[in-house]
Amino acid sequence: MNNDIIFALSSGQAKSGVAVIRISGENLRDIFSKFINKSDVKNRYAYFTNLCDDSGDLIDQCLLVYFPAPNSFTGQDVIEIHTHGAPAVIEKTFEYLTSLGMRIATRGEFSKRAFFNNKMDLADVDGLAALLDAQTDKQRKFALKSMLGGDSDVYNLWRTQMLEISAYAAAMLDYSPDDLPLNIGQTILARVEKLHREISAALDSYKVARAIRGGINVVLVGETNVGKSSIFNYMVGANRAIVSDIAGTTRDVVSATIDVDGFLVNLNDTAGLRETDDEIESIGIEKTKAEIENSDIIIRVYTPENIPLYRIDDTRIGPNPNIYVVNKIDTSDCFDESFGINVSVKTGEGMQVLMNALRATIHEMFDGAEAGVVVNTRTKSLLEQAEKELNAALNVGDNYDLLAEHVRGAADAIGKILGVITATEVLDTTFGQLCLGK
Ligand SMILES: Nc1nc2c(ncn2[C@@H]2O[C@H](COP(=O)(O)OP(=O)(O)OP(=O)(O)O)[C@@H](O)[C@H]2O)c(=O)[nH]1
Ligand SMILES: [Mg+2]
Repeated sequence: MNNDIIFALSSGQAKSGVAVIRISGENLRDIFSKFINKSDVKNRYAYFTNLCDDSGDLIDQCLLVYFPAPNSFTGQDVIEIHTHGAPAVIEKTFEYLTSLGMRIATRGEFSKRAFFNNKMDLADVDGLAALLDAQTDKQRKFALKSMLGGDSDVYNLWRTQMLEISAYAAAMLDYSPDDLPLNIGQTILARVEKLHREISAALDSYKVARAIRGGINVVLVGETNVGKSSIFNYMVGANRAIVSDIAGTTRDVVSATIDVDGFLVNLNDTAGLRETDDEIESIGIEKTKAEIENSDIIIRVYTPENIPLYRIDDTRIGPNPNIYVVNKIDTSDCFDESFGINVSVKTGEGMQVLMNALRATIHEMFDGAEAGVVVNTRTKSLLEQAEKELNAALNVGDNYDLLAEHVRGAADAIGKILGVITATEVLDTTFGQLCLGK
């Protein structure tokens, strides 16, 4: 690892009251002493100081804090400079720090140092990345648990168990079967099976984790003119999609994000489905189909005139929850309540029932997700690798040598999640998720 002195803006780029510039390196006490112009330095104490460059030019009035190693974010000596959040002040401070031989940190470099100084493992870094991306309360809670080591505990337990099983199975070869406890084979297999089950369950939670991190994809579909765009605008609370009585108004996917009880929802309005010769509309209809594939929840919109006899689409689209809606009930006094939620965007009737149905579906699908580990694209492939190895271990018959090898392979995959076993590319992708200053 490069051990030169690095710095970065740790607060946001936007103009703000205060900007925090963080410096990390070895032996920063003397530099700090020079900044505050005092020989005596108190640790973790906020000094209110006129920060000047080497020619005595005042940079800004700042708060400065010194965190000596190892009790800092990176585990090295860290200095925090709190300046006013003006771009010119930040620029001038950067210039000054550069003149002192420091350099701007690369993306995720602070966390990388924290990792190498055993301040965080890679599962914690994944959690931190998720936390920095958090837009809703659910995302915040989910990421925080992961960052504070909740996931690391699970991974560590799995890995220890795997190493134990592997060592045990390998040792069996050194004994004659008569010296071993009865049923030892079954005991080992039962333990491998349990781990296999737990890891499969974690992989199942990937969809949930992705939805919480990236947002839940909800798509509005139906024939032309049924009022999809009208419902979309109602839900978003703004006139985002064009509404008109011309069939085929919406041709492209129109998206907006809304917050439903702390869940981030990506709401998508789509082109109405119908047979058409119009080239552009056809492209829009293809996009609608792609959107359905990619969705977590489908809101199917009908009107009293076009309610089909059956909910024919159910089997075709698989397990995705569907919410059936019959819109424009203000135009009819005879409609089928059992088919779907009856609404009228025009009068507002039933719209709250629809919102509540969406809310309930989301809770049903995604509540309790905090119990699992955060599975992201990085951890997913490693968990899959572990699952594959365990599966192989369950199918070796009584070849315990081979079983030991496969379980060991699974332990290695989990080790990579934690960063106990590291490959350069693992580090690069993990820290690459972070922004500058982290
Ligand atoms: N009477 C009545 N008219 C409605 C209602 N909801 C929407 N409309 C009207 O129905 C027409 C079509 O509405 P849109 O929201 O554009 O329908 P759409 O499903 O997005 O249509 P496409 O984009 O063409 O697929 C517009 O003239 C709306 O004003 C309703 O609840 N009652
Ligand atoms: Mg539309």
